[in-house]
Amino acid sequence: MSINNQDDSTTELYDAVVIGAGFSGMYMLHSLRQKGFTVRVYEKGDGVGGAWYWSRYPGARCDSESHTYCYTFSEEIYKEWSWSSRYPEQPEILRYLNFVADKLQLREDIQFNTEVKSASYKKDKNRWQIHLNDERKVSAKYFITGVGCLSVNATNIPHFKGLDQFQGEWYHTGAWPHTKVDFTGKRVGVIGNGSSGIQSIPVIAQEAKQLISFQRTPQFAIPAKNHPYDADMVRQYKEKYSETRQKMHHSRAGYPWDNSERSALEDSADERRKVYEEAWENGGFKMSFTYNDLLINETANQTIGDFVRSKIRDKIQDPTVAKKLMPSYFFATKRLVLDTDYYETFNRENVTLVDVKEAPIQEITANSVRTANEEYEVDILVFATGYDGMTGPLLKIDIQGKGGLSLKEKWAEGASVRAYLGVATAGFPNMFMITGPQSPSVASNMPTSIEHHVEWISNCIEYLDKNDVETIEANEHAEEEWSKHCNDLFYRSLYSKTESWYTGANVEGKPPAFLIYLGGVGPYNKKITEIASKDYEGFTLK
Ligand code: N01
Repeated sequence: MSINNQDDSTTELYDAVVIGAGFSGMYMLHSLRQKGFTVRVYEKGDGVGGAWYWSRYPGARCDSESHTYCYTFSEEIYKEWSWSSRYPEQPEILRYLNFVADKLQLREDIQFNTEVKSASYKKDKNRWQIHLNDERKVSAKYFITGVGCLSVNATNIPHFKGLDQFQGEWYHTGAWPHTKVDFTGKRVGVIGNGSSGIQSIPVIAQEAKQLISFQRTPQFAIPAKNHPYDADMVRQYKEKYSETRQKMHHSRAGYPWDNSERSALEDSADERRKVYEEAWENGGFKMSFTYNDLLINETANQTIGDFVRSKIRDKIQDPTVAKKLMPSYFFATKRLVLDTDYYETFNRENVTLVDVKEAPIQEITANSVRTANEEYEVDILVFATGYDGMTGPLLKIDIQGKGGLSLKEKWAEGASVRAYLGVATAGFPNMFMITGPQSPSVASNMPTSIEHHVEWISNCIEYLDKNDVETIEANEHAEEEWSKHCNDLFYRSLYSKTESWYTGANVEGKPPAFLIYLGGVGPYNKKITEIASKDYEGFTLK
């Protein structure tokens, strides 16, 4: 089956064009191809993997457990691949995605080393015209973005005065060289201490002569407690495939955990401490799910925040350094980080912590970073400064919908960023965004949310095709209501009390907006399934 491709001035006609060959684009390709549609994927890199292709910085690994940070749509694939440890390192995830690409023969429909520069909806033909960086134009009935929430195209490199005069090497963690960077005998400055900084600092510190961590805001980091998987563990997680998949898809955050039904305030201080100690010993994100009100009740949040701060204090030998490493905002309202030897690294003699909130970076010279207080000589600078998240990857592409309306214009204000169910936006017919703004995305285990969106989009396209529907477009009213609902959830949560990359506060001049649906993965999945069963309520089908 193939959708009737109208003639077009372009030579290549597809039912669907997908941007990106990461977790999203790969599964989107497979899913639509299975239903008989013609699909072309364009990928900037020369291999599959998306963020896992680009983020090759030292210590890069996933914060979700390996047997959950993977596709679950195919039992065969799930059981054929064996993970080597609890948290997979970047090379292993990349090997896994290459294994999937081979297994499903995806490469034949992916064009690598190719960027989508712009895409515009042509009303007369009801097709999207997509311009590639090699000057070619291709045409598709459906335009699907699988660009991720954080992308190599949207790295955040703050405008420090003098960076262009720096004589040493400098790298961003999300666009890391493919050859090893040698830190031996070098003085290394790392700016930023989010997930990427916290993973790379301990590894770089072992090799470098000196490491200086320029920290603006301390983080809550929970022990990862990584360990290898032995044959028995692998057998056990594979045996639980169906149960794990079922739980993940109905859960709060895409993980196969049973949620606590208790408030932190129902337990005595001693009982709570026991719960937190046990979670701390087990390691991982589950710590923030120990009680059901940690992210909505200030007093409850304070209890876990105090617990983690006491742990940080215990790990650091110098009390002045310990104090600087202790966050004061609400626990887990910035993305929680998993730690392998991060805090301990500040007990090393070759590591210095510089508080750049107290004394901001004023300039970068040929061989140093100068703060308001002091100058630090460095040979290599690592920018672990994150991304222009959520909207950044989409807005780097010039996307024009009906009547030449550009997505950049539509989303120019933080409050104007609206996406119905986080998957489509009014004015842009037949365009779908995998894990777009206002979907659970980064507040969930990404592969779970990706599977939901891919399956929903693919079923939707099949429905349109079977029912001779030519266009689907989100209604303005529906997206406004959805947006209000997302904002209500946000303002009821403690996320609204903290500035972070979730709110766009990390990028200079970015209009503030919190673009994550906080209602939970399971309820979200139920909602989008219901919408589909009501002939795509909230969309106009023509
Ligand atoms: O980026 P971040 P990241 N001057 O934005 C600092 C995912 N991820 O690449 O907090 C000085 O978290 C900034 O300071 P502040 C994951 O979703 C996943 O580490 O804004 N400092 C912060 O410390 C994660 O959340 C994995 O005050 C400046 C840091 O740079 C997301 O990617 C691994 C600054 C940026 O931290 C982003 O993580 C890695 C300035 N001008 C990443 N500007 C997994 O394991 C920024 N900073 C799956």
